[in-house]
Amino acid sequence: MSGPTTQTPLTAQELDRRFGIAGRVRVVADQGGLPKVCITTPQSNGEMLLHGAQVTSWKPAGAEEVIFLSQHARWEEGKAIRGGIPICFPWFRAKADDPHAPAHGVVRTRIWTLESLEHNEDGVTVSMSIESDADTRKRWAADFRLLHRVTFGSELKLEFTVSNTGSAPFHFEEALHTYYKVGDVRSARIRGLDGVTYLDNTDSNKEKKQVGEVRISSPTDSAYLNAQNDLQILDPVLNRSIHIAKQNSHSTVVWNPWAEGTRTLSDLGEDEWPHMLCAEGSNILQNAVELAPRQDHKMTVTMTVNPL
Ligand code: TA6
Repeated sequence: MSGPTTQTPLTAQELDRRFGIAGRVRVVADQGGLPKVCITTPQSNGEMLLHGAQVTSWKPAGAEEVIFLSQHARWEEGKAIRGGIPICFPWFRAKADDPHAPAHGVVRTRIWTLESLEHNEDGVTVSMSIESDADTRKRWAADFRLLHRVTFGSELKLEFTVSNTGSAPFHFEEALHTYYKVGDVRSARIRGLDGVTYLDNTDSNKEKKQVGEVRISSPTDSAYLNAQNDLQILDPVLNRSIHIAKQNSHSTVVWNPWAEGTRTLSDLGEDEWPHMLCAEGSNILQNAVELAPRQDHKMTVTMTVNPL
């Protein structure tokens, strides 16, 4: 394990020389020419971009890809990439007091710093970080450091830590906006939200109560509040279930744009929406987090895949 001594962005080649682990981890250029980490272990293969510290692939040994990535994603610095696991921070969706601020916060389109690559008995752990700077302060005055540690093994573990490096408390929302790959969203179900209250963003954010499993049969954009339970995505087409365990995540967002919503998204193909389902470990709306100076908050999401 080693770490950089400078914040200057390095090329994929330089990062590979510094961090690469022979036969296990390479740093190569992504479709937009920015560095991405490619992991190959007996337990799984995976990919994580420096762009947004976004995981774009996880394929456990003997299983199909678990993470959806749009064929039409834009690979440009400063643009969001459709699919994978974008990080939303410090707000979710639009910023309440600034309609011109980017959706989902200030870090999903930034280039993060590769801190370390560790090969351990669980697989490979990739750590990336980012800190507040003049750009983030233009949109949000707080001082922060974020650390995203992702372990690619027989499970995929995401540990997202927010640190308050300033002298005043701050209030933030966060989400690991995970796009799961499903055989057909119309036959997938989500277990673990029965009886939970949610705000339906497709129906003026009316408060509703989930009864039984979540089934997707129209555009869906639901924020389940006070929802700490594990989730399970049951996928009869790919004949698998994805188990999602959450820690320190008090809300869950479920999203699929359906055909209507897809027409408004230039980076999602019209035949792609049936193959994605977002189920997002998060702390949003009334579950947003208040963080005192010099304190950390860690949210963890761990996923495993089993045959149905
Ligand atoms: O997770 C749900 C959501 O916030 C929706 O409201 C929808 O806008 C979606 O995320 C995608 O957001 P994006 O900014 O990536 O187009």
